Amino acid sequence: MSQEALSLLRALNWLPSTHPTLTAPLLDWLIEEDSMTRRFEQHCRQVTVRPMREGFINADELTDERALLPDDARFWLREIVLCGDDEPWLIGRTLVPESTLNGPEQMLQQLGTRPLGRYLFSSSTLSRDFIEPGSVGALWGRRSRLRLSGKPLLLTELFLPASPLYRDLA
Ligand code: VNL
Repeated sequence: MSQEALSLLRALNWLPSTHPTLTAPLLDWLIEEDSMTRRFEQHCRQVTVRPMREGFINADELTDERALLPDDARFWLREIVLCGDDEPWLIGRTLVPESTLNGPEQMLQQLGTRPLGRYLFSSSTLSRDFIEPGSVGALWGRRSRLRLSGKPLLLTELFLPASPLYRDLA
């Protein structure tokens, strides 16, 4: 299941926020400024992270992501399933250039089952360069480039069919 979902995440087609298929309830989810973990918590008892993959990859394993990040030789990759009450709601892929991993940002390699958002959104140095909605078939996703102390990282998220986002669209 998770491998299939990861292939879908890679197949997301990016859209401008002004695209006509992006209705108000959809944009309300996709442009969310705050942590998706916190947003999901309003819809279940417990949000949990299932790590799928954590480790360094080489630049040649990046997709079109490469154009959005510095020209580092290695990137820290984290791929997780975010669950609401044990049901998979979201696939998250985070790419952190090696040059971002100094100072407090080294913590990004130690997250394990701790949700990334809790770390990011508690940081006073967080800023966002852009957020871009995307779709693949009937599923929605987004990607955003954030900065911690000015150093970039790229987040890609795919909302799985059981996610509360789709209830709001029905
Ligand atoms: C994580 C959690 C990543 C929630 C996410 O998107 C997310 C994580 C990249 O813990 O890695 O929405």
